[in-house]
Amino acid sequence: MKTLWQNCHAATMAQGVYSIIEDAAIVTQGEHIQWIGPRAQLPAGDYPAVTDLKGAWVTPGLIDCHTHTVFGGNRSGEFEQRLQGVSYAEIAAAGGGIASTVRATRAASEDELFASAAKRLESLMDDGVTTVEIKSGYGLDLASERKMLRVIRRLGVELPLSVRSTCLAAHALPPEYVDRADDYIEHICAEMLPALAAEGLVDAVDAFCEYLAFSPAQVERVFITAQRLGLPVKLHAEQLSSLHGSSLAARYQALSADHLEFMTEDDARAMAEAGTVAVLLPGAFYFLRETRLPPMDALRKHGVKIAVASDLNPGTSPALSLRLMLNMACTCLRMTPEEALAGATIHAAQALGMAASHGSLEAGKVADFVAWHIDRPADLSYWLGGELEKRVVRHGVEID
Ligand code: DI6
Ligand code: FE
Repeated sequence: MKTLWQNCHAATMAQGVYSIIEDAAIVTQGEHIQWIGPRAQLPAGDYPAVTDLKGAWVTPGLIDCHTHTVFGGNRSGEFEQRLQGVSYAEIAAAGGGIASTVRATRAASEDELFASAAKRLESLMDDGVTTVEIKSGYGLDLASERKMLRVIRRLGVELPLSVRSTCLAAHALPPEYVDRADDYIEHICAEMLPALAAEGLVDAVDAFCEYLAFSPAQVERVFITAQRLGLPVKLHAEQLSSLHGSSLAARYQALSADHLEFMTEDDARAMAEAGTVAVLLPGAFYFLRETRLPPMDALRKHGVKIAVASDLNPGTSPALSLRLMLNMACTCLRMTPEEALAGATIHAAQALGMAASHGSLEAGKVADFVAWHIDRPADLSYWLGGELEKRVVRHGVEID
C-alpha cells in the first residue's frame, strides 16, 4: 500500500549529518521508502493514503546497537556497594559482578527472561527505538547461552522491533572454568559457537577483551572461529585498560569496537582504515564514574564513524532510555547533538551491518521512522528522559 506522509520536516541522517529537508514529503510503498524530498518536488500521482504529520520532525527510527537486555535479577545491591567505595573490579573479584547475573540468568526460565526483557524493550521503544541489538553472555554454558539467544530471537518475533542477536559467550569466565580460560575459549570455539550458529541463533560474535576478562590472543581465537562460520565480529575493547583490542578488531574487519575510553590514536587509525565503527557507551561511562574520555579528537580526525548505544545491562549501565544516552553523549563525551543522532541512527546501523537498509531516510530503505513533536532535532538530545510526543512508523505502518 502506498502512503504519503506530509506536513513535516525531515532530518534524513544520510551521510551521517542531519541533511535537513524542510517541508518534506515521504512516500512509502509497503515496507519501504519509495521517495523522500521537499514537498514541492513530490512526484505527481495517485496517493490513496495521506497522513498529516502536523509539523513534526521526522528522523530514522532510533537504533540501539549495543545492549545486554536479557538477564535475570538485577544488581542494585552492588550499586549501593559501589557508592560506599567498593570498585567494580573488587566486586567482580569477590564473585559478584557478571558472575552474579550469570547465576540469576541460569536459574531463570525462558519465559521469565522473555517477560523481563520485553518490559525493558518497551521502555526503549517508548523512546523511538525501532531496532535493537541484544547480546547473550550471561549464560556462559551451551544450554544457558542457547536459552538467552532463543529469548532474543523470540523478542524479535513477538515485539514490533527489529532485533539483532550477538553471541557474547566470551564475556566472562564461568565458574566451571576457574583458572582455565584457554580451555573455556576452546569450548566456545569447538562446541558453543558452531552449535549456536548452526541453529540460526547468531547474527554476530562479540567478546570482552580486558584484563579481567579475555586477552587479545584469546579473543583472536574466537574471531578466527567466527570468521570460519561466516559471522561478523564486534568487541568490547579498551573499557578499563589499553590492550589494543580495537586494533585487533580492525584486523578482523569488525563491525564495531565498543567502549574505547583507553584506546590510542593508532587504534583509531586502524579502525578508520577497516571501517570499524566506534560504539560509545556514555551510560557505562557515567555509571562507573569514569573520568577518562574516549579520544574524541583522534576518532574525528581519522574519520571513524561514531555510534552511541545504551549498553543496557544490570552491572554498568541500567539504562532504559536511548535519548538519555544521547544527552550523556553530548554532556559527558562532548559530542554534538548532530553527532549523537547520527550515532543512534546511521552509524548504529553500520555497527550492526544494516546500513544498506536502515539508519537513514532514503529511497529504497526500510520505512522505519519517528515523527517527533519537537521544535528542532537537537531537542532529542536536550531533554533528560520523559516521554516525547511522537508517532512511530515501522515497516511503513504506524505502531504508536
Ligand atoms: N562491559 C560492560 O560494561 C558490561 N559487559 C562488558 O563487557 C558489563 C556487564 C555487567 O557488569 O554485567
Ligand atoms: Fe556491553
